[in-house]
Amino acid sequence: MKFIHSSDLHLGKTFGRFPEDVRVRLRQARAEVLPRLASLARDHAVSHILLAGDTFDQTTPAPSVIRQAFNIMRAADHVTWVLMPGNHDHTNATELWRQAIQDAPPNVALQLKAEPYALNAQATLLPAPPTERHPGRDLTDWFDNAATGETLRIGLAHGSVTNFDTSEEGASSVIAPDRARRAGLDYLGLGDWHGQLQVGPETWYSGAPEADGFKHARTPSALLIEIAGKSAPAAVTSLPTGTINWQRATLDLAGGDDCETAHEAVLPSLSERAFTLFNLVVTGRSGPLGRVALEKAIAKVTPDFLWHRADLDALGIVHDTADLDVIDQQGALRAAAEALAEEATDENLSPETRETAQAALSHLFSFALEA
Ligand SMILES: [Mn+2]
Repeated sequence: MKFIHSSDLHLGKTFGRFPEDVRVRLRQARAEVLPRLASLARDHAVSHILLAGDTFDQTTPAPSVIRQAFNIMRAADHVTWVLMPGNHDHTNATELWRQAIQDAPPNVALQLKAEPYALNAQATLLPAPPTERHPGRDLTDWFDNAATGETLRIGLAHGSVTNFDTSEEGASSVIAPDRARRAGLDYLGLGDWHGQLQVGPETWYSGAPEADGFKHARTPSALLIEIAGKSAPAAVTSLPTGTINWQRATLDLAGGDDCETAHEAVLPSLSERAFTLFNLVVTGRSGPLGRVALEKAIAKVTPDFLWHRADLDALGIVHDTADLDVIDQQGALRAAAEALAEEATDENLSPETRETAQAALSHLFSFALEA
């Protein structure tokens, strides 16, 4: 038995915090996961793709999201798509599943009920579709006593495991982490956690095939599962699927650092930037000239990226009289700069006041340098 396990496609996710052009690109990348999975299935000659929940991001996706997903699956008829609901698209989403039943082609097997499903003559699927957003109990309980004859037992579930309390949704954890052993499963495919993770010898979260946040460091991938027979352990291979690079970087500066060089070092390569969402957080301390140089360097590379954000709020300032000389040796500007420099470092003032003074001082430096 050979199949692909994936989950959490979240088709139709809106990515509301990004500008419209980026949102379009992110939604597109998710829609393209389906043909990518289909071609991986072809390359590896697998008969089934198991989707362990949250194929759809909402209980009421746009009809086009549902229809177009099933049209792609229909075209990929070299494989059977085994589609189980998750907590975002739980079985109680009646309108969604009503349309899904109408639109689903013959090579899609919807798993809306907790009952055994024959994948083929060798393997039986035990699905545990969530009945609501937070079912609040272990829906895989019934696996233990499910009759599957001599066939391989493949479990499919969505949710967090008991010893793993950092669910995507912050929901109470429910799936017994040793369910595979207790129920004699040859493989247990899980969804919900968006990073790829092995929970036990034959229990895996596939993770989402495209990232949707900066949290998970591993390259988004699907899993290729090969099971030679009843007594053979499942061979699990990670197949990269992600096309959008979500990258968070911290630039921690010390007072004497060359800010431009340090910034250069945390950047992804030029060829990656067009498909990278780059979230840069700058911490530590720099001189005002360094800060201006850094702001310029950041502005220079920003158009390279699909999306770029730089947060300099946590960057403290160090400066000496020589720095202020850049603004002016004396006179009103110099007096203003000194007052701002004093405020920016005055621990008796509120952080907001210090940041405002810091920002104003940076502007002064920028103007002085341009002049
Ligand atoms: Mn999910």
